[in-house]
Amino acid sequence: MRWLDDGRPEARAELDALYPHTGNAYFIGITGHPGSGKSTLVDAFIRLCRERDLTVACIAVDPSSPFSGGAILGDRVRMNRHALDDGVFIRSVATRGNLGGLSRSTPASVQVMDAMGFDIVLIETVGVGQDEIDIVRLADTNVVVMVPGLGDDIQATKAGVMEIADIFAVNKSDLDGADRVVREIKTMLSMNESADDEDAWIPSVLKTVATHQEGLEPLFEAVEAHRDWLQAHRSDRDRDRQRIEQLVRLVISGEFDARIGRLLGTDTWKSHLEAVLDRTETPYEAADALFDEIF
Ligand SMILES: Nc1nc2c(ncn2[C@@H]2O[C@H](COP(=O)(O)OP(=O)(O)OP(=O)(O)O)[C@@H](O)[C@H]2O)c(=O)[nH]1
Ligand SMILES: [Mg+2]
Repeated sequence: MRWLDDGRPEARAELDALYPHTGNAYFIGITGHPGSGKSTLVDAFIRLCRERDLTVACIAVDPSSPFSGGAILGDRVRMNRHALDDGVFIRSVATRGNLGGLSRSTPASVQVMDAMGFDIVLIETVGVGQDEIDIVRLADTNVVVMVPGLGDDIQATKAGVMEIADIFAVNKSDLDGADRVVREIKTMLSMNESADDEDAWIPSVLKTVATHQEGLEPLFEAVEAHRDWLQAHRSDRDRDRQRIEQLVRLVISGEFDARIGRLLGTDTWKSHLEAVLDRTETPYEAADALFDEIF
């Protein structure tokens, strides 16, 4: 996984070798504003899974934003709590503002976790960028963490994040305003409801207090309910196909970005740039030529 994060080419052979062993884990995405309590919730969720003898791996893609200084330290402390438990594997990756780079290795890292044989793979992200939303699309069930007291909470949440939610967890429900957030989410959901599709999954909305392990059983049950709904409405192969499609797209775009990266600053790159500057080439002609160069 370190090789993957560092973009080392050796990782590729390892990934190819372990790929046949993937396809067994259940993927759960945990997305929400910085500081909404995702890691605390993940920790509480892991404890619940362990009580049920389920093994869990977790990858936290941490933006290390100014909002959440010390988050990594907090994650380390939580990591230590599970350190002696072979049934738990936690990886916290700081992006240091370079979200693109690390979220690119995440799809590969979760494959490693899947191949390691964990029952559940949790993916924690703040869901700020399209990259992250693309990643949580790999998940079977997506939990979006909301909190009271953000003002226009719902309006402020990126539309893409709201759309991926299978379950809304209103965390920090010990604080004022949790019921209002629940009401707002339910109102929003009722407006979205497609009346003609009785079989559609209606996202669950529940309250949690992650720091006190409150609301975790209902959260676990909601995940199970969504899993059951998926199983009733889509074959295993169809679900796998959907994930694989997303995975292959991510692999292609990652590879594409890497190749563009290697092209930047080369003489070919510079000469086309100069030609566009001189207006002897259009940006599209330069792109065509560079595209050929990339492949
Ligand atoms: N009052 C209250 N505080 C909570 C609750 N859950 C988490 N917190 C606190 O919120 C702060 C942030 O928690 P984290 O779990 O690190 O939040 P996060 O969403 O993982 O943060 P980032 O990864 O930095 O985006 C910590 O101080 C937690 O103790 C809760 O249910 N109630
Ligand atoms: Mg966190």
